[in-house]
Amino acid sequence: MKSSVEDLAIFGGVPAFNEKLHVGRPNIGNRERLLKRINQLLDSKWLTNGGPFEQEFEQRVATYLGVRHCISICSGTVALEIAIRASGLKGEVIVPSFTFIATAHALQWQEITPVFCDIDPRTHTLDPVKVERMITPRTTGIVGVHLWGRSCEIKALTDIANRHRLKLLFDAAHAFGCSYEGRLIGNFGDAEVFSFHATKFFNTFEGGAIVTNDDALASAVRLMRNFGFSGYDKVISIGTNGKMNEISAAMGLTGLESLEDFIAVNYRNYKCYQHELADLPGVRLFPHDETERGNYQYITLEIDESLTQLSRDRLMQVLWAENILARRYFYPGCHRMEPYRSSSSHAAQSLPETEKVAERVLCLPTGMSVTSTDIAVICRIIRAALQGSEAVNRRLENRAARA
Ligand code: T4K
Repeated sequence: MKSSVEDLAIFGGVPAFNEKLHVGRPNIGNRERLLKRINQLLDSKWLTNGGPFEQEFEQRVATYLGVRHCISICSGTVALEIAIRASGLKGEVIVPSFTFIATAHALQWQEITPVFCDIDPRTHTLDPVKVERMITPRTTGIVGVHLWGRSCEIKALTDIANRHRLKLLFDAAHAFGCSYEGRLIGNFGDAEVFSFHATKFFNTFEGGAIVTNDDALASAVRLMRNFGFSGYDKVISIGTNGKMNEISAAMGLTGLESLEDFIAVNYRNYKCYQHELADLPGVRLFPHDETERGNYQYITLEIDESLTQLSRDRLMQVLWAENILARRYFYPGCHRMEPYRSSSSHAAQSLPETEKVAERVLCLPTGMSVTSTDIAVICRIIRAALQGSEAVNRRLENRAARA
């Protein structure tokens, strides 16, 4: 175990891990059952376009969530695009800037202006008071993001949407298996969108889903997902190809069977990080709300440099040298990325809480491939770097001056 600055790999010590430890390593369910399903689909020669696995997957997800409709889609991003279009959003839509860029792009792709709103630093989700201030006559909707699996302030956002007659969608890419006031995410707003990308706690390689209790919206989404076909040779509206293929659905079905195992391991890892990082000044482990159901997929630290005396970026450098590939999700915020950064409507925009949080966040590895021992090692390195912050800063500055 490393305990001093001298041991750190960035200063010549042996890296703590021989192999790279990633954030977002896929969880894989029972391999035999997956391979059996793959053989079955190869034998049947039904590979996509509403095949039996896709249908079963949709049913299973809908039942699990207790929602009327689940429409599986080829990715979370395409699911967002379809949900946005099928809901009739146009003009301006209010979204957080502190999210994966896909949330903003899904709007801009359809020439809808994402209007970036600041977050509540406690929850990292939209601040409803600020949302209401940003509504203009051009606003048609709000897309909230349940970041890190923590639900938005759904009641407040629903109230705002109702009073202003706005559509309300949720990007629930991080929130499969999480609840709000005891009810699973997937049941709120006009529709909610999941991502089942490889890096999510349960995955379909690539994939996503739109879930809704609105029958008309579900029908519109189903049409759009399949080019607008309502039957053979009959196209009745604009559409795209958003279908989930059978191999993805097979992976999804297999993952669903291991969902509780994935959550149990993530929870164990979260508690382990919590224990190992306790009492470290300037380090906040983003809290999952344990009164709700959660998937505990993201281990998110906030590094307050004024207390740690070591910046988030330098800590990340230290960890990378040890083969711990921590990530600065979602730095620097969508409003600071192109095309939004240079566009006239956003160029001068300042979102103080988003900017502060984006400077502090560092995500650490978790999931089925990370053990309690790995976590103890990672946390010892963090502790050694922060306790020796003065020496780490001095050595890095000397190195930069020599370069
Ligand atoms: N909304 C939100 C709030 C989202 O977070 C996302 C996706 C979306 C919408 C859109 O959903 P999708 O269209 O993606 O379904 C990753 C994912 O690509 C992205 O899905 C995810 N959010 C985002 C938070 O993270 P990167 O840039 O981190 O990807 P990458 O390739 O660097 O992978 C992350 C780490 O995972 C790597 O260190 C290696 C590891 N990895 C990755 C893959 C793909 C593996 O070990 N195996 C793998 O197969 O974006």
